[in-house]
Amino acid sequence: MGKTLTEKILDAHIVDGKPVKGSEVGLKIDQTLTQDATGTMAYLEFEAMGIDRVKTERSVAYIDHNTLQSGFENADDHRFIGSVAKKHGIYFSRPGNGICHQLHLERFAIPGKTLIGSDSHTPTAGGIGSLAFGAGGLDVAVAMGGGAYYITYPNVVMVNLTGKLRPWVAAKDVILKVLEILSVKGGVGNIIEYCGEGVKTLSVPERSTITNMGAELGATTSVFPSDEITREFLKTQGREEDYIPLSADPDAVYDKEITVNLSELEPLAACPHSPDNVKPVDEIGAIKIDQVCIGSCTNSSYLDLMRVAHILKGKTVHPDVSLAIAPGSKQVFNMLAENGALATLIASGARILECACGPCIGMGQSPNSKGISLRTFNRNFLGRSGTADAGIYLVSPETAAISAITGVLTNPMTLGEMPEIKMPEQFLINDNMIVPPASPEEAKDVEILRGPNIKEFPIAEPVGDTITADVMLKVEDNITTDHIMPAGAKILPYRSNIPYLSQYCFAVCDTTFAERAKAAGKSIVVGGANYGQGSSREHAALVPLYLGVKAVLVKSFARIHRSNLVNAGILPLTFKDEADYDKISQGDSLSIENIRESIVAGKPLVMKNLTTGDSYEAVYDLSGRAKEILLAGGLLNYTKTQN
Ligand code: MIC
Ligand code: SF4
Repeated sequence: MGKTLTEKILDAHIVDGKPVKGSEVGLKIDQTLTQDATGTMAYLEFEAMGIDRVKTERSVAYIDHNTLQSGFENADDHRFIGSVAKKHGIYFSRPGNGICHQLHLERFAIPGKTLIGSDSHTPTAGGIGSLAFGAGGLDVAVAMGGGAYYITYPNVVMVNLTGKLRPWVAAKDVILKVLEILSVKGGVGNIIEYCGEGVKTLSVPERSTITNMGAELGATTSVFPSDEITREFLKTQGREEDYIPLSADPDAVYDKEITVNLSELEPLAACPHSPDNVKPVDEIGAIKIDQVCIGSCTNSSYLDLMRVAHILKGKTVHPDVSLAIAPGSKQVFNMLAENGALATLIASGARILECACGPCIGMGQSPNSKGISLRTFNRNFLGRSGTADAGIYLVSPETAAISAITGVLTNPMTLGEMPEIKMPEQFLINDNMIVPPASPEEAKDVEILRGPNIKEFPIAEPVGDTITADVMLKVEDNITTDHIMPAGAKILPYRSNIPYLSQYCFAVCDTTFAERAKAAGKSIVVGGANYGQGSSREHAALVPLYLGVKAVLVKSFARIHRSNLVNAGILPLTFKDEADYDKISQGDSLSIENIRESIVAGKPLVMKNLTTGDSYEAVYDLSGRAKEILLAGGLLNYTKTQN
């Protein structure tokens, strides 16, 4: 029987376990990436492992999230990451060089290689045929040390692309359509593989817009074949030697197939507050808008911004609209500057931002009160923009640009004939902002530069035999990591300071949580389905660990967050009977006994509700290794026992 592309890459990298769907496999990781908001912690963890030099083929540390530098904290963290990178064999992308995923695609991602990154949008590299996963910082640290990365051997879903996009319909509309079909939970446990005739009509950056937002499906990752278009892209990036052809066997068998006819798509938008709340732009109608933001790792490529420049040429941004544009990388920015497109953007009144995540993670450009903001980004979770009552719509760059001129949500298909904007024959290659690591000899003398913002991180303890604690918080379905550990300009600079961050834990849901949890010393959190969706930030587990959260009991988990809980030594439990969710109230006292014995024996845990007298069964879908990690007190403690 033939293999899917996913299976080919996975099977070539398995170093532990068997390729059996649903069972855990350990993968050899060829490349890693970090960004600064998760990187400081990842490198502190790497240091704690006591390994001198990374064992990967390529590890890169990017600075792109925390670039506001409204105090010393960010600059200190950048300096710390730069010095760790130099000492331990990691390439360092300096602030100003661009967004990690855009840069990795341009300069480092390779078809057929495995990549893990401490950022949930690492699957962006799937657009070039790399099998790329978002992971917690500690998992990345372990992979840098040569350890395997563990995933559940996935189901593979084929998205069969037929036809060709009509003018003004974009790659963003393709992934919004897939989100509409599958929902933010639909990708859990799956790798999404794109196939079909339509693939050939999409450039590598367009493919990457699609794999980028596979994160919003909850998918383990998403991947495109590597074909002549991939070769061409690598060639224009001066890396043709990295090309290998890769595709599924013709008789490959998929677990599920969906077809998206590109020719039938129209401009779409994800309405507040979820990326799967998708409607056609025409159906939403000409709502008045206050802001437009173009950029992010989803839509800030050369092609995206050239199309935007074309739409804005000779026009002025509507008087009631603020338009912000952040190019994805220095390469893109520089090319726009050289070919005059930057002048067009400036002339239209666009507010040009540095090449960084910026407004996508609430680092500036928060909309006005009750503001309506169109963004080319990937997430529109409640509060993420920094304005609690703002309404964020996720759209393509084309829809964003035309709407910025009209002042209302506008279908770009009304623009008439679309000019052909071609990929450049040669991208402008200048890696002067990527600092190579020191040689092993020189590395001995490199001093690690630590600022006062770096505080100790909490170390888990082995899971105890009994937990008796109150339900400190009960939350509903689809709670994101932005609810658990918000980001944004006020909080993000403190990612290496867990005690400070802890004040904001769950603040989006309940501002009293942090204080109550800390005072109680131990607690349990109860949640609904798809708990922990969104980012890879391990802070959404480390901060609860610091606040004494011992177990999280939910209907179901998002993949990366569940691993982060295990890595932090917090019990990730699911209701055996989902109906029990309704029988528990915030404030109830729960008791779980014989925990260690039950975990070893693989038996459900019995939870007694001391307040109501009810009992529930909790299960845990944990591999043997995950159980050992919990029993050892988290991944760091476990890794030490393995060396
Ligand atoms: C995000 O888009 O939510 C982030 C910020 O990039 C996160 C990482 C983080 O929280 O630092 C992600 O996607 O993993
Ligand atoms: Fe940065 Fe936004 Fe991409 Fe996250 S989603 S990496 S914050 S641009």
